[in-house]
Amino acid sequence: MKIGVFADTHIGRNIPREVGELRRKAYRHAFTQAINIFVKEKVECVIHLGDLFEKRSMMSEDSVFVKEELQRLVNSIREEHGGEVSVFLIRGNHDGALDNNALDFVKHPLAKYLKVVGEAAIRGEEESYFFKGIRLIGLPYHPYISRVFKNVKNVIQRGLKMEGEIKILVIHNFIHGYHEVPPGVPPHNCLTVGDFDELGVDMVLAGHYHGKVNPMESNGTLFLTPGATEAVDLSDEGPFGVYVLDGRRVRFLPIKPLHEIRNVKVDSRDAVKPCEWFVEQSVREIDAYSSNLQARGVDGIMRIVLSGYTENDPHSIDMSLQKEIAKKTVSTGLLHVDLVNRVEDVKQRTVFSKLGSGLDYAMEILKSLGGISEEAMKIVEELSITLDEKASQRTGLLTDSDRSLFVKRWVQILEKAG
Ligand SMILES: [Mn+2]
Repeated sequence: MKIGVFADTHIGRNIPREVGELRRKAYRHAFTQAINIFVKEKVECVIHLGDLFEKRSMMSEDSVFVKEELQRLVNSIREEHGGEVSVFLIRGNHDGALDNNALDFVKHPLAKYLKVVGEAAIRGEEESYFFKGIRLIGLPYHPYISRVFKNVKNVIQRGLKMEGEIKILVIHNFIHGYHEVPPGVPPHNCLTVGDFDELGVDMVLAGHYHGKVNPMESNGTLFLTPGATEAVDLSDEGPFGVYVLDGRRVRFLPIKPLHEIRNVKVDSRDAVKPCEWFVEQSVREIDAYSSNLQARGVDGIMRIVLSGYTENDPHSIDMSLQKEIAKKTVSTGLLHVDLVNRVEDVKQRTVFSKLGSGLDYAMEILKSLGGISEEAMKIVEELSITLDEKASQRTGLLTDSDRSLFVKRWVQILEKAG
């Protein structure tokens, strides 16, 4: 029994905006290659670990694309190998919330091969799937997964005790002890490797983490994260690809990105340099990469991270550099230069203390409210879910009407508190 596993395909993503349509193409290109690999490998089952779509920026043609690619997978396996393939999807944070998510776009009455798993399991209801000797349970993304997991653990454990030669759990959250969880991600947003002890699960397949992570075994459970199929952010360096499981044998099969992405650092370290220095260094890097691309006949995107210190206004670096970049011709294959300016004004050197997330602070403050703290924490939790789902991509804020419901509830509990 061969299983194809992929994750975080982010179909419909268009960041950075300057090359948004090219990026949209790149995610589709990666998806097509993943499907090609699954066909070639004659898998009998495909599992997607969440963030299939980028709901906020996707267009209807993106959902049509995925629908057709999944249909192509099913048809090709049937025609070329005479077998049926089952496809299991799980909801990631970029697919949208439970009542309003993009995975609905690929479901249709004739797609009997497709199952979106875990929406009942995450509410603590029994939900597991059995096919060709495999027992599968899914848990979609949840911002408070550590608490939710504790609540549903018994039901999941029961499900995993049912018939099956290989027991698989599919999730879309970070796992401490397996993933390198980025700083600022609150603990309630993560699980830990120890959470799966004594669960009776053979394999935990986890999306959400965008880098490929090598298989890791802990207390009889195999942890697997293939990572994204394309650079979700330009800073992601790959490799990108999919896992193919054959029983307990795991192989990583790479995907070749549509465009090359080159990350370059321009750093004065502890030295204080004039703005011109940063501009000159960057222009030199841009010229070198342009000729490199041209010589190879390849298209590429460049990301320059500037850091260090200056005595001038650091913002003037961006302006001068943008002018220089605009002068460069596009005939070289250099599609876009992304600037990340972290140069600091030495006169206003700021010291950032090691802050936790804003949410942690909110929780700490609310605890002191005594009797009303429970309702207050509920609002904070629901607000973070709503922000995930509905915040404007440009400002990161809610619209007035979305916000007003929360404001009303705040006023009510504060009145109660006197
Ligand atoms: Mn993702």
